[in-house]
Amino acid sequence: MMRTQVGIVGAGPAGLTLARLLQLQGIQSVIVEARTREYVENRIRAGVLEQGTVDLLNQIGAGDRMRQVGLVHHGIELRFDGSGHRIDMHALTGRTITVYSQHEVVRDLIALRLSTQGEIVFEAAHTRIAEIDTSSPRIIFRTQKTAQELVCDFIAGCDGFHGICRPAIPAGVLTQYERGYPFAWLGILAEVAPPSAELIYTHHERGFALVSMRSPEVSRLYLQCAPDEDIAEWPDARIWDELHRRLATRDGNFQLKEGPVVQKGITGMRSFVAEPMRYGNLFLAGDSAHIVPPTGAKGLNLAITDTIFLANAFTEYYKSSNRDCLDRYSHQCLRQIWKAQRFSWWMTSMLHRFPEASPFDHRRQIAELEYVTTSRAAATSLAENYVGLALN
Ligand code: RFL
Ligand code: PHB
Repeated sequence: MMRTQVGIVGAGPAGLTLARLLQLQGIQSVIVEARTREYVENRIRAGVLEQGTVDLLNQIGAGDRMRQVGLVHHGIELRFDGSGHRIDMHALTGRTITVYSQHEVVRDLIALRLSTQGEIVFEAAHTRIAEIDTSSPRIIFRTQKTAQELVCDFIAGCDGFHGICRPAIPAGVLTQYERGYPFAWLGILAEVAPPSAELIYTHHERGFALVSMRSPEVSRLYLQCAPDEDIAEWPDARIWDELHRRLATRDGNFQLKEGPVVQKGITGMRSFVAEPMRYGNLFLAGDSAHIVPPTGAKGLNLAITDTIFLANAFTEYYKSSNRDCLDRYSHQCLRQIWKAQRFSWWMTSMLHRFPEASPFDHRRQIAELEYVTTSRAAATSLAENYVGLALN
């Protein structure tokens, strides 16, 4: 039997950031992760960091590589009706975003944790949590066929949407809000220079497309596809063909160079929130409590925001034994989460083709895009959400 103050399930961005924030306050934690280190360090996911996320990673000492190779962006492009319109986020808000892969953030945080005597148990099998409504909740798991039990003061459920922590909360406690979308994203990673220095979010009658990047040599490209799409139906040539069509501009000046596709996959889309984000001494953070569709680039950033609130709550508790801070956690997070939910839903609705859309809906979408790209007030609203709203 092992003992720690905060037992953390999951070594994704939420679990790793929380562990580091706690360590800096002298609070012990152990991270229990189902996968291997190699697997979590190579899982391709998000790419856009808000300035608040960048600032936090710098403050906790995890920002060295990000400062060297992260790409600072001052704007994004919205493309529709075959022409591009730039939203100058920096001019409108004074803030920027940084393009730096989630798996690089995870690598940096794991390296930092292991170099500072922090513990991560990888390849934990059959993980479950018990006695979460008592003062000694436990994480029970197996490593190399040995049964392990970690007794904690608190458990942080940072185990993502498909984890075990949220389902361990008794029926009837949580209210779950959910909305699905009748499409998915097919994403590729290609070894070719990005066709644009900034991200391009494209509305097209054949469906949404997104140009993003991972480095000056690697492009990340997405296409709207059917939710039940079979990736086998999408040989590389078909993907490129569709990207060319959707991204083409009327003036014919946009050039998309093709390159070797080194990774491809399909991502479903949903909006989901579970409330409250706490039961007894179990606290949920990140994707275990909420999911946003990727169009607003908010998921990773929200996960980090949760961990800031959670680390503050644990810090105050260990200093004062006062539990009020723990009671405030869920409400504090949910205020940010719902604003990000609204923004992600709005970006998704404005930019995608909905199978059931009428000609009226289509005209309204175009009018909305024209409004957002010509009104300073509307552009500022998009920009301030995209770079990240202040915590309050
Ligand atoms: P994670 O990253 O899913 O980590 C959870 C960890 O828990 C482990 N785990 C378990 N461990 C032990 N026992 C169990 N039973 C366990 N079950 C699971 C898992 O192995 C994993 O290591 O959740 P976390 O930390 O909350 O982080 C959330 C982010 O990963 C997620 O919100 C973003 O990736 C979402 N997202 C984006 N977010 C952004 O902010 N900007 C973006 O540009 C962006 N693009 C994206 C995205 C997500 C995507 N996909 C594939 C879902 C683009 C895509 C395509
Ligand atoms: C990405 O680069 O993976 C990315 C960028 C912007 C998004 C979603 C994903 O909105």
